[in-house]
Amino acid sequence: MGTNEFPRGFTFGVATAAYQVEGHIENDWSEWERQGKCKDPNHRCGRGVDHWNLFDHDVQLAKEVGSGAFRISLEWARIEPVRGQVDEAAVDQYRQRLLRMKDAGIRPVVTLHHFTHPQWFHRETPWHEPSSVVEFRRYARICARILKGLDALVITFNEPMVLLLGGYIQGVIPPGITDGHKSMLALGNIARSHVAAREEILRECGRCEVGISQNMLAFRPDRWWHPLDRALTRLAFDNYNHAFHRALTDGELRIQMPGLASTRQRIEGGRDSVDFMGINYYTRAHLRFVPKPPFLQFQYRDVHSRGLTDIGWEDYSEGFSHLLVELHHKYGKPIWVTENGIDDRQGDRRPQYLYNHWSQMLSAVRQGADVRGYLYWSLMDNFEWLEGWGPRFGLYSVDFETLERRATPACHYFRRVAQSGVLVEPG
Ligand code: GCO
Repeated sequence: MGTNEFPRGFTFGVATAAYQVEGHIENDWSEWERQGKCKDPNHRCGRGVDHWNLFDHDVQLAKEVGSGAFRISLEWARIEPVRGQVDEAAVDQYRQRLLRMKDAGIRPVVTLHHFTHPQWFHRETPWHEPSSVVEFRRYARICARILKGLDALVITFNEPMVLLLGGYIQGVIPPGITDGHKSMLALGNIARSHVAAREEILRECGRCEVGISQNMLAFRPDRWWHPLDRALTRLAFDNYNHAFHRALTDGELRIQMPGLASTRQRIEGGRDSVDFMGINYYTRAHLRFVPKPPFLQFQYRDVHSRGLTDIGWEDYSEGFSHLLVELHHKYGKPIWVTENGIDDRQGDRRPQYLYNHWSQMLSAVRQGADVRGYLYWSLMDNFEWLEGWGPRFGLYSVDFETLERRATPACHYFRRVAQSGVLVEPG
């Protein structure tokens, strides 16, 4: 393998999530939007980018950029809109779509839970109740029928720490709870739900590989000389980046976030319960101790004067290789980059961004990390949660009026590298 070659069999692909693209979904997020709780209270996801109706076209677009894998998510609210009542037509739709994707030569990467829930979930069996594990197992059993024989890469949960912090500590996303104790119960049940779901999936679909996607940040103390900034940074690495992965490798969930939440729980069946480590990497955060609750200030800084991205994040590819190598050393598992991308309205920064991150990924591979694939976030522009329709992460830009997808300058470059498996500079 030359220094600029990706390992044989390395997969390039793209990522999406149901609620952000499909459209026409009634779930806890659509309710949240109607309650005016997004940054712009008038933002609605509504028809999304109509991926539900344009699925085959979008698979074609993924193919055009050389994708060997395509990450989608299943929308629980479509599959089980009423508790205990399965919408068989939706189940069949998902299965047919994934079969067509596979026929097109693209490996399905399927997320079971990407932030959203049916509206009954938080009212009847919220995550802090043990019954949530029973519900999720039942849902996973239905998903297993969809996935049978597909040899998919399956992600049970996307970014559990983001759901926990946003939904259970800060209360800014559904279910809007601000309770440290409940948050820890919830996280434990999410870990148990992963274990239960993996059992269901592997029973039906022995060749699937099952893991989670963990949002990982390159943390840095805002003031190197300040012992409390440094202590916060260590805590952030340990709790935010690693606690969940660790729970699924050694079977114990240990969180220690002073002033916010802490716990120590055994996760039955959690030991060695992932087949791969999924990482979503975007940026670096600077942490500073402040003498009033929550005692932590979190900031993005443009350290290298590259200009923050449109959403205000630092473009810090250097942190990527460190995190990948660290994942390798800590767990020794295959790694999938399940998201990485830039919101770039003009589309002209994206090729260089890709080159920088791919270089770092190759450097991690040379240091021994067993990285199997890279999925770009996102195939096309979509609904960015609290930020609504502002950010533009897509390899294809979308005209939100006509829904027309247009190739950005990065498409050509992506295809070139994805198809050859050789990293060249853009241009
Ligand atoms: C998340 C998700 C995606 C986002 C993407 C860009 O991290 O919130 O997994 O749904 O859209 O990360 O922010």
